[in-house]
Amino acid sequence: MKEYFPNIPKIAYEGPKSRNPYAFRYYNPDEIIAGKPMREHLRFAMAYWHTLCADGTDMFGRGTANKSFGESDPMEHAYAKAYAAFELMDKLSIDYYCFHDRDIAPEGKTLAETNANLDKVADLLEELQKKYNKKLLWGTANCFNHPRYMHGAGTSPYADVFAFAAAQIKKAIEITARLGGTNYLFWGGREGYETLLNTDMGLELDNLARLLTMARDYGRKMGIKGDFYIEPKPKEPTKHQYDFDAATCVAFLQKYNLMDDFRLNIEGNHATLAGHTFQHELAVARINGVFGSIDANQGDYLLGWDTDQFPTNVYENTLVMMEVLRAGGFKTGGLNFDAKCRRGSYTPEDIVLAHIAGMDGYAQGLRMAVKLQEDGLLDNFIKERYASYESGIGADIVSGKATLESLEAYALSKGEVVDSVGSGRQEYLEMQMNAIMFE
Ligand code: XUL
Ligand code: CO
Repeated sequence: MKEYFPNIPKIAYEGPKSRNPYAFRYYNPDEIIAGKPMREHLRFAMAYWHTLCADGTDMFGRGTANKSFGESDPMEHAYAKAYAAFELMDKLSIDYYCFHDRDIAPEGKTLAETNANLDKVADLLEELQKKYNKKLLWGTANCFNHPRYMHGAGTSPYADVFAFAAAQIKKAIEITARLGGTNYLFWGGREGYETLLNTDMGLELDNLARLLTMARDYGRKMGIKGDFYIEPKPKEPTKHQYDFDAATCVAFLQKYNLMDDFRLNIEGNHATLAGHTFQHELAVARINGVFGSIDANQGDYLLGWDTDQFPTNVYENTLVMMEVLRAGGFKTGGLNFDAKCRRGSYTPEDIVLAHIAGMDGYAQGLRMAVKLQEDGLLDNFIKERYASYESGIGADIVSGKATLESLEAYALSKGEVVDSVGSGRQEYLEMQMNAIMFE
């Protein structure tokens, strides 16, 4: 069988002292940490669109990476991408993958032709999943690339476009279900607006909810057992994306009665674009019971757009994995590398090295988060900081027994309370965190 990455061996764990670039220093898939194998904590997934499709094209220049995999015919190219994807997942020990419908198969002249292309590639993906023992984490429909979606898909002012998007999503759900995909995702690519001068925001949001509700109903009918995800992002491509951040998404799901079936897919670079930390977005999802999955990447703090870099910032990865552990680990989701090589890192080897960097970066994050959890310093500090709510007047506030009258009586009896206010000890906690992480 043709090998697409002939120079790349199967990547093995060699431990932190290894300087072999084609080895893991921290990711040891079957090593048990905090009660389960690392591969189950991390549930790594490969993003089809970046890894198999993106060739480095940007606004200022054409592609730099050759992702033809030796084929020029569109269907042959699609098959070659599938073989290359599974070879890579196998060599990198990545257990899951994620795709948009248009990543895996080319569009035909009509929707019917496009759907037939999808069916043919899905036959091959099904075979390869069995052969390599890989799973689909989630599928999605690309309802943002084609010109028909210039004003949105579910939020298009034009009902014909809404209908077309619905048809496209129906097929993507069928393919996802057929491949045993655990979850189905919506990223609101063009679901937003450029100016309120021409936009009926209320109708657009109601329509988006209508589309998600129909998709949920059909997905359950087709056998999607996991979650439906929406993915917060504040801007790009539209000026204002409707799924701005985790809190906005929670309000949307609550308003439209979708909290039972939908959870959030939180992405690092999207969090920072929204002016939040990655950890903040995960915490908002967790405390609202909608932590689902992660698009693992990082942005560049100096740039205001979505650079989708491989997540090598170990400190940030540690904070992310701390939140994942606090949420009780992934239930349906995983860590999908929604990340691409820089345009100048254009060789096949770079794709492999980038994934190793991201996987090792998150394996380090997991190891450090477990250390922090086992040490208990941070969790205990938080617990103690709020201890006044466990008894006395605090317990009355939490239980709902307290009223403004009873609290006024309490405050009057106290006179002044400034002496009961403790220090936040931020610098102390940062110091101790570093000490625990790097001991
Ligand atoms: C875009 C983005 C998408 C989604 C899937 O910023 O993150 O790749 O993850 O549509
Ligand atoms: Co993403």
